[in-house]
Amino acid sequence: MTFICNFDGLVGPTHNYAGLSCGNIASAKNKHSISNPKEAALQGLEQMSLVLNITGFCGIIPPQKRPNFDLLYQYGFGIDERKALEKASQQRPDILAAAWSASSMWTANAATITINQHKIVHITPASLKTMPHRNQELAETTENLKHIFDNQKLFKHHPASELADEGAANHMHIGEFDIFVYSASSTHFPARQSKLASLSVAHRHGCKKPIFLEQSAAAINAGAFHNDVVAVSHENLLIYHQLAYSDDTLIPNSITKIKIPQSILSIDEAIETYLFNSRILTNKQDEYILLAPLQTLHNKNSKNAIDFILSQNTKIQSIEYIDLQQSMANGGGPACLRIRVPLTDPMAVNQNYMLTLEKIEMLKDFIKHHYRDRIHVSDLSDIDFARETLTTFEKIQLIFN
Ligand code: SUG
Repeated sequence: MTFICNFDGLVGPTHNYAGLSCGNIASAKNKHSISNPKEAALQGLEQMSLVLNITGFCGIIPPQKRPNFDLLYQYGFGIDERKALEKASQQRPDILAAAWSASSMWTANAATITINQHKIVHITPASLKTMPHRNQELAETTENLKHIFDNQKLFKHHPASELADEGAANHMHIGEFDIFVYSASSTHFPARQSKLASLSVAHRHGCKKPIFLEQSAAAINAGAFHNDVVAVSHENLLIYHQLAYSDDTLIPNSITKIKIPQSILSIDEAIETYLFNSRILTNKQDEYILLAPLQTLHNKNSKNAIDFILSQNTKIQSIEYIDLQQSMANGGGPACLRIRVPLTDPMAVNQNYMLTLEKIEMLKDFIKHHYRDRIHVSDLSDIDFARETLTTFEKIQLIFN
């Protein structure tokens, strides 16, 4: 039997707000705000313990080493680390911030993962071509995934696409279908998912029933930079916003659909509250739990949309709210922080990356001791902070190896 195991990203010690992500409204709005990496990581771990309690399993993907001095070197800032930080802060503050970005926490963008009829799990890491702060994740993500899913009989690792691909955030396995969502052209914002990339991932994974849906320009222009900001799916259920797709008649009839009309929740409020970035989890009693961002509780229309969802005849029995404010302020809600992996055997995974409640508590203690509770972009040219952070990364590595 196949079950879904969630792998959540551990927030790194450099979580900051640099406004790097064009088309992501929260990122732009919070540009140069003060971040709190300690709180961000603890909020993420709180979500992991909920997932572990509800589903019985939760995996973890460690953060990537930052600052990335190789990136600064590639942009011509030399090998002297102190000088590279100084020069980049004067000439290319965007590249300096990219080198410090903790964006690998959003593991929904790490890869596309599917399982075939022979129970082989196919993994294609996401190229994340569109933005330098995300594109730098690819090499380490590829290594991490090979290391975590190291059983060569069960996992097939493919190279990343050469085209723009943002991974599981734009892929949904629903019933017998694999739905790949690509970006409409002619939007105000960069198209982050190319249709050709989606086609190539579906082909190499041998998906038997792929469907390619275009994300509407209206959704992208409103700030839906990924599909998982306007749609959420689980097993045979798809919940999506009326304006999510250019043509939703392509969604097969056999899928149970809940379409939230604009009259209940506008696309703008959907983006503001991240209702569609909730996670749907199956608990041990085989009921569904909707794990929603706290923001949905404080918005009348979002609450109405949740009531609408609960009034439909689905397995969703209850709703849990989670405070992920630190990640949300960069456009990353509950579903962004996880990648779902279809597994036949939890033991097939490198066990260092499977969580227990004790391990979560240990990680919380570590974070309380080693993470800062305040970062402003002006800290990013500080060589002492860079060294402190790299030492923290060495310690994180020891936890997982
Ligand atoms: O790629 N934010 C991320 C958020 C990713 C959310 N993931 C999913 N929807 N699955 C992004 O836009 C902001 C970084 C900054 O501004 O500092 C950022 O990269």
